Amino acid sequence: MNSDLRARELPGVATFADGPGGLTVLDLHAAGAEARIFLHGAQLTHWQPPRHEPVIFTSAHSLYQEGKAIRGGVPVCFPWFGPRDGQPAHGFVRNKGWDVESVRQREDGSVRVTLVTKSDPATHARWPHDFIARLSYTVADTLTMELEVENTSASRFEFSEALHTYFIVGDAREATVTGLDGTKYRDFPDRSKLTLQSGPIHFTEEVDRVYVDTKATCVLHDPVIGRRIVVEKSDSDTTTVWNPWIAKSAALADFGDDEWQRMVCIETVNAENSISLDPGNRHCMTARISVQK
Ligand code: TA6
Repeated sequence: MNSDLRARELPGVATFADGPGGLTVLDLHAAGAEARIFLHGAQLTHWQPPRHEPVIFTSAHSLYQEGKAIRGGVPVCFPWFGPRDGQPAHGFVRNKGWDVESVRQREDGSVRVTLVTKSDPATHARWPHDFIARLSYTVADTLTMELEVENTSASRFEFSEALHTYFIVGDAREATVTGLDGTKYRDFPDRSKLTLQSGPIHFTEEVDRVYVDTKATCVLHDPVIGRRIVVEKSDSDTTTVWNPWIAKSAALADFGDDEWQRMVCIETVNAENSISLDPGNRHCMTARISVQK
């Protein structure tokens, strides 16, 4: 473990280690909560608040390799969300290493970690703009995630983004999502038309929906585990809800055939409404997760 990272450790609170695939992880214990973050993709793969079971789902079949995305946790999608011809889906920052900018414990006992990645020749080959992306996690009995993008180039650029959060559920067939009633969405694979959501979202088949023009808080109701996961957000106008169900799960090499039963994604996104950023300006999107019995 390099000495810079060792120097950033907080005894009993923040510890770096060699994780799966030799990827560096940061293990956090604060305010009765625990979490794990990979420097690869700045990807959180575990969060467990005090008095609750783990909240964040990560596949037992995930790859842990340079250049590959980790299946589960909170993949960071930037500078685009979704597929793009000849390019990796969901952008490239989830497939690359990030640096640690700061690790500090706050007076309320929570721990705040900021990771950073910047444009370089490899990113330029995929997206010809200079940027700095910072992702800050505040870990406590709530989990706050802030994705800040700074335009360090000489011209305006447009991007889309997501905090593509995978949540653990007892059984997806029993889970429901509220907060999007009356909101329009684009379904998959035909993203061309808009459909109106009526009532709670139920999972009876593959669900892959991009809800547009919504700032709403979503609630994931889980009667099997007996909890509600509340997903609040700010500076995000799109929400994506995903469960791959049976066929897509079987098609994903890094995902177990029956793991669809134990996860639901509620993603904090700016896609339908991509963000336009002038030189020198920053945009910050925030998701805040809490658990209720
Ligand atoms: O956010 C939903 C989605 O875009 C789905 O279409 C599905 O492909 C999922 O993301 C996972 O994408 P990934 O590139 O991680 O396999």
